[in-house]
Amino acid sequence: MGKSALITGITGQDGSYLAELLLGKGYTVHGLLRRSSSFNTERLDRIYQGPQEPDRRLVLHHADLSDGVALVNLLRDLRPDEVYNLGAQSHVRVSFDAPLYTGDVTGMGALRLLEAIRASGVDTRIYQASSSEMFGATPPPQNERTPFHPRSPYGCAKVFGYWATINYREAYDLFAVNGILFNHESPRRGETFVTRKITRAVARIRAGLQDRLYLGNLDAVRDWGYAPEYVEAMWRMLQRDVPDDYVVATGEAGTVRQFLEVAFSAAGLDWAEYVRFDPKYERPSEVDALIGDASKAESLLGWKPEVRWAELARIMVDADVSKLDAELTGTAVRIDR
Ligand code: NDP
Ligand code: GDR
Repeated sequence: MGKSALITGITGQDGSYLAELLLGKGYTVHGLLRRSSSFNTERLDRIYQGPQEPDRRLVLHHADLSDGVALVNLLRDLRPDEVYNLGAQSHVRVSFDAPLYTGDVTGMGALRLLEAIRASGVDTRIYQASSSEMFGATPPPQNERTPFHPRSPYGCAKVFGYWATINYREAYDLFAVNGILFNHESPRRGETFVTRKITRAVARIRAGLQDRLYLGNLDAVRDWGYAPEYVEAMWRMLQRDVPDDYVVATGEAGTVRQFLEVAFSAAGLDWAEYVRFDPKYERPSEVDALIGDASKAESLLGWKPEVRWAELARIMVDADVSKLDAELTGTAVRIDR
């Protein structure tokens, strides 16, 4: 019989790619779905299997990281071989507006899941989605030994989740790992993160639907990688003999301004004609530069990134242009259920 996994955050960017990866490896994949008044499973359209399908290997369960009892019940019922905690309020700017909520879901949520594993007595391995945001103000290059100095409620919550994961490993001998992932993007990236906001705007400006793009700090330096490659690293961390923590990054970075240049020029446009500053998108305290050193992941996991940020920008522009063209010509496929 194949393995089984539970993914929190399955409806997000990474969750959808990870679910595809695990299904491809023969896993039965359980996903935690939070209640929404509208469909929130669009990223799973390619792999969705309805409740009536026989022998389905993708099963969604309503629950929430704020509901510890639901997590215990789910773990006790499913007894998965692996758990991937990708669920979070993951937007850094929003975490300044909703700090307590972010602390509860992104920080305490990780602890609730760890405690649910302990309380249910399930023998499983857990991956915690830790973040380069934890390094915050500590200058690059950052690796597993770099001290944390978070600069947002989100970053603080992730530091809490990171240490809770290590504590459960040390206290209860749980196979618990932290992947410290640097920014990773894709055509499935949420529309309000800067890369996708830019590539979506490029497609809309090209089509004559938009003539301005408002952004905040263009000087921030980020090490942007390609999300499908990063979920492979998550899986590899749980296949090792011993639990450990790993940085996952490309080691190459650009500024938001450089990303703008590449993305707009991919559509034959000059970014300076369209981009305007709006302080609304600045953060009360900013993370200036994140550039990761993933040599540990390369030597112990055999993981190496292929796509670098400039190619990624072009991949995302192409995808947004094709998506918009399909919508405008009425050829976009809409799956109703
Ligand atoms: P997304 O924002 O795309 O996805 C977040 C997921 O969490 C969604 O499925 C969302 O559900 C779910 N979620 C939000 N609140 C709750 C809750 N209260 N209970 C249960 N689930 C909830 O994030 P990514 O896919 O980009 O990132 C995955 C994880 O990795 C996150 O934890 C993020 O913080 C972390 N991370 C991401 C990096 C990146 O660059 N992408 C880098 C480092 C870490 P819904 O769809 O309903 O909103
Ligand atoms: P980040 O990603 O904060 O690094 O967190 P985001 O794309 O939101 O910002 C990157 C940089 O761009 C600057 N910026 C803007 N950002 C947004 N969202 N919107 C704007 O209009 C804008 N203008 C400039 C930001 O100030 C910032 O410096 C992401 C998330 O996925 C986290 O969950 C994850 O942990 C980290 O990456 C690693």
